[in-house]
Amino acid sequence: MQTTLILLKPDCVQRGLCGRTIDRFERKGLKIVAAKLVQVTEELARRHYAEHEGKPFFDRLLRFITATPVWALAIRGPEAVTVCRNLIGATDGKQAAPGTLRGDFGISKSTNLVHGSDSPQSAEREVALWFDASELHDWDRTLESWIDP
Ligand code: IDP
Ligand code: MG
Repeated sequence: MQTTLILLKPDCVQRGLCGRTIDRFERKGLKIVAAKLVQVTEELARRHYAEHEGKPFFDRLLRFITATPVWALAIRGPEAVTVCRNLIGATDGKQAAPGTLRGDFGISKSTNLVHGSDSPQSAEREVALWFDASELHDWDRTLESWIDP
């Protein structure tokens, strides 16, 4: 099992695509183990995107991700890192395959709706950066035992 960090970026929230986006992860069979709406500080943005510091798009990326709130989710499942990256699609919405979130809902490389950790190591670092251990809930699918006989 892996747990990966997913962010529904400001453009996803602004465009009202959060429900449809989360639906894709849920329908795939992945489990949401943490979720919260976050107004991102510059400090958190810098730490999250540290690998991109110095790149030409870095300042704009910081302004974008801190502009309005994002949904942060921790999502768990077998090979969740790769499974989520495949559902999200390529960085640039223009090249992202149809059927992926970026391929279906976006046409931009900078405002591309969803973040997903890119490796198990990144996932571990990012989940710890965005969530306290107490915010992660390892729940089981117990619905059947609650249904009236
Ligand atoms: P990823 O989100 O697909 O992992 P990264 O290369 O890690 O892509 O870049 C992080 C984020 O930085 C992207 O999701 C996008 O918002 C932004 N970004 C990446 N490359 C560019 C670019 O060439 N121009 C503008 N924004 C970019
Ligand atoms: Mg990345």
